[in-house]
Amino acid sequence: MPLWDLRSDTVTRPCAVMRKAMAEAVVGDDVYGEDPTILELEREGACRLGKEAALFAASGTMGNLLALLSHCGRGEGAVVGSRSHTYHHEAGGMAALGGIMPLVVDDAGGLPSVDGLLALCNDGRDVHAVKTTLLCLENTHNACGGRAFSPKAIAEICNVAHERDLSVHLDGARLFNAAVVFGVDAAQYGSLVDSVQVCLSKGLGAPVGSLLCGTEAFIGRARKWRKCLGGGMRQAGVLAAAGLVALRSRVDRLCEDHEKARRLEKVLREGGVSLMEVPDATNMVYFHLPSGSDEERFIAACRDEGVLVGIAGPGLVRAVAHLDVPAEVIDAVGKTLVEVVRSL
Ligand code: TLP
Repeated sequence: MPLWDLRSDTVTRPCAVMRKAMAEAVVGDDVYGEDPTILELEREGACRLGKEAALFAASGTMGNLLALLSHCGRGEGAVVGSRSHTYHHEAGGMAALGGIMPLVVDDAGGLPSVDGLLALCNDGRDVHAVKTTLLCLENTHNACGGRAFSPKAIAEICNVAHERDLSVHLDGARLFNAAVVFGVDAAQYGSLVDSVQVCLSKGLGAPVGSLLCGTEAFIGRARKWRKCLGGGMRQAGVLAAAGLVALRSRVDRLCEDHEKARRLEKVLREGGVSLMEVPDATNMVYFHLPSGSDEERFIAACRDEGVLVGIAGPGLVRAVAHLDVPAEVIDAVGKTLVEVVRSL
């Protein structure tokens, strides 16, 4: 029986085209700035995100951490969403390694409110105060159901931050999914923020890697931090080659993942499963288990029936559509989930 893995879009495997590009990649020592394939990926990434420069990083977590370390000094504050990946799922890197104080703002709707942000802005002139240096945003917002935000919505909150002299970093792990929803260029988002991190290894299907994009000066600082963290890579052009295939030929097809996710939602809804309702949804489906259900038991029962999904919170399950789950199996996957929910 096949096992369909919908735990995340991070599980996507490099396809034959990517593997061929990896095998044929021209490489050099990237710490010396001599890997032509990495240089090409960084140039192309910067251009696609509307930024001067880019840096290839091992992961989204590393890209976000490099951004935080490059924007904020020790003892400075970064405004982060209460549900953001940076705050919850990155092992506290900003505090552990940068001495950066997370200033937590409610982002239950996916973006902080203007009042919520303003309440945390402090210029640090008061001797008691933490200086607020940075606002971190997330688009699409994972814990808010994979919700996508338009450039207009992002611009509104960025303007408030910039008026208060804060820099803005965008965790755009799935920014291309948002761009596809609104039919815009990812560069439109890039132009609104000071730095942006995009993952190549999620819906775009590369095995490894993220790009952090910003000004030349900012990327210079991030490059130094990457070295400091042991993230300076050598002949990693073999990885960048897969990233180039991802950027060039996997962005437009993300709409297929969104269609699959909507199809899955339909089957679940018709089966009486309670869904998280998400405006401008992308490739994620979040649904609730009947109250009192044992999540671990649910996950194990789904696995026994050939479907892998993930626990996203108490009574909350996440299923993510991606390129390794074909459209033809979505109905069967949905029916399996419905049956297991009913059996609880
Ligand atoms: N998210 C993973 C898990 O860590 C939850 C997933 O399966 O969705 N920003 C966002 C918004 C993310 O969702 C993730 C990964 C990251 C950053 C970190 O990327 P990686 O896993 O490459 O470090």
